[in-house]
Amino acid sequence: MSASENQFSFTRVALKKEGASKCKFLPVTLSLILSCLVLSLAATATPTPPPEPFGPIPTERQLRWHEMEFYGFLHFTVNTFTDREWGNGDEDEKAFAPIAFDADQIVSAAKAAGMKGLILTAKHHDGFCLWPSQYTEHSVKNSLWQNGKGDVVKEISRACRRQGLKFGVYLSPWDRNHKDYARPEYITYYRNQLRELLTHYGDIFCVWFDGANGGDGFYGGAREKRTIDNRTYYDWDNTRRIVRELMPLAVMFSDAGPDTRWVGNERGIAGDPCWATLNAAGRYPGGDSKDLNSGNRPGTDWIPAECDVSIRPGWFYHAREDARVKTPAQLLDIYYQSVGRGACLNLNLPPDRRGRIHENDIQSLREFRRILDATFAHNLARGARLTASNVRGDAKQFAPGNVLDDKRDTYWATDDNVTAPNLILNLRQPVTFNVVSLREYLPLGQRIEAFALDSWQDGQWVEFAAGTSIGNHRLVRGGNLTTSKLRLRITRAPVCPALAELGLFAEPPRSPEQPPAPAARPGGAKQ
Ligand code: FUL
Repeated sequence: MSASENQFSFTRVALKKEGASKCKFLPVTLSLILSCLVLSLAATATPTPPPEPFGPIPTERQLRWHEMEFYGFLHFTVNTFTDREWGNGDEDEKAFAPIAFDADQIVSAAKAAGMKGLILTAKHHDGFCLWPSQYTEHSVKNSLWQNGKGDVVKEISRACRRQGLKFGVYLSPWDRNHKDYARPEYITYYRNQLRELLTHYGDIFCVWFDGANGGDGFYGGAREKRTIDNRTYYDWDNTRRIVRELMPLAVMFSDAGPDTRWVGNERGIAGDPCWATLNAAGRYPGGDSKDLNSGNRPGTDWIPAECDVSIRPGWFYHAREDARVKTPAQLLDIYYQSVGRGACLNLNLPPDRRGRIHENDIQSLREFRRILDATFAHNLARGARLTASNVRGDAKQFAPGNVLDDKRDTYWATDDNVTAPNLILNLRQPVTFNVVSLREYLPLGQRIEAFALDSWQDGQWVEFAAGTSIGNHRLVRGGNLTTSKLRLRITRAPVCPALAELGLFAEPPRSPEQPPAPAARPGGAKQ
């Protein structure tokens, strides 16, 4: 069966004309009766039902998270001042001494980069708390910063709200400071802290559970190695219940979900394919990371990947890395290999010893954002004439035009028995692009397993790309291609596809890479 959006509008025009010509010759009453008949017939016609969902499907909280696509991490604690990546847990609270902390500067750097939220290390492995927790003395309240009256969690969460970003927390399960770590008492302490964070700082979009558990630590002066069984010690089920109860729309991140998963590396690179689904049974934070990069297909659970990576080599600020900030081109490559493979990108921006995002990081982020904005400003497919090999029930609701309306909640779908359809875009004139963007309609699950793209060259179709998973977003990026027609072929799907969006975009010409600005550190953060 062949149908197209244009055929639909053609049918509508033809009907209208027919009605008009009859009206000329028929008495008004008869024409009214006829119209009523047509209207009542239309009202009783059964609407085409949407496809049945396939496999695991996302929850409301996961759908909201998918929409964010790009957010940031803030790694900030005593390590920033002791020049370490992992503190021992015996750091003096007075070590935490930002000299010009500015939450709005930090959040606006993230916002200007296009981030939709920020996740702050409220407590890293060293156990130092960035908020004045009532359950420990090892926190900002015993630092000299703001005379011990400061609260980084409060300031960052408020600045996020002011600037329209979502806010999330990282609370390290491993605590090298706490005397009870590895004993049952520590679990109570950990949960009390989690409750504090989830009840004092407004909405939290993500609770980030790190799987790292190294062993050695200060542990209240014991200075020994403590090991725990990752599978049982934390009793995750009951900890997760607290989050669900206090912050039902927050996603929980860990190697094992339950809502979002680690992508299996700290380079920010998702697998290809990267399925949003995973077989979750038997997994636990800090457990086997095998399969996390690509997920499992078809998979028993919807647990999409988050790609975490730092803009610098380390997670915390080190002045020696001022000239090693990732370049805009490197950030773009990461973006295409994370967001462009259906994952979310969590890019770490480490505040420096002033308590601000360093100028070099801002410079790189600015150019990265400029290129992304210039790329995605115009969908070059807009206005194309679309022809699909099949449209579900020939219904307008599932028409191919839905893929060009810039809305994720409308989609092109086919009849149940059509699992390898194609969609032709007549672009009306030659168009040059180097990025193809595709999105599936997620509430119906991840349906497409493989696709191919053809361009029209010298009177025939020539394949220029092929891929596997699409999910929330697939960005196919290549060299410039000029064509007046494009064809998308769904080459493998266990059920009929439901495609929400399709776009063609062109990256602006590259400007030569600027070297990072000299390592200017107003306020003289000395190492
Ligand atoms: C890891 C931690 O050990 C690093 O310090 C950092 O926080 C990273 C995001 O997760 O597991």
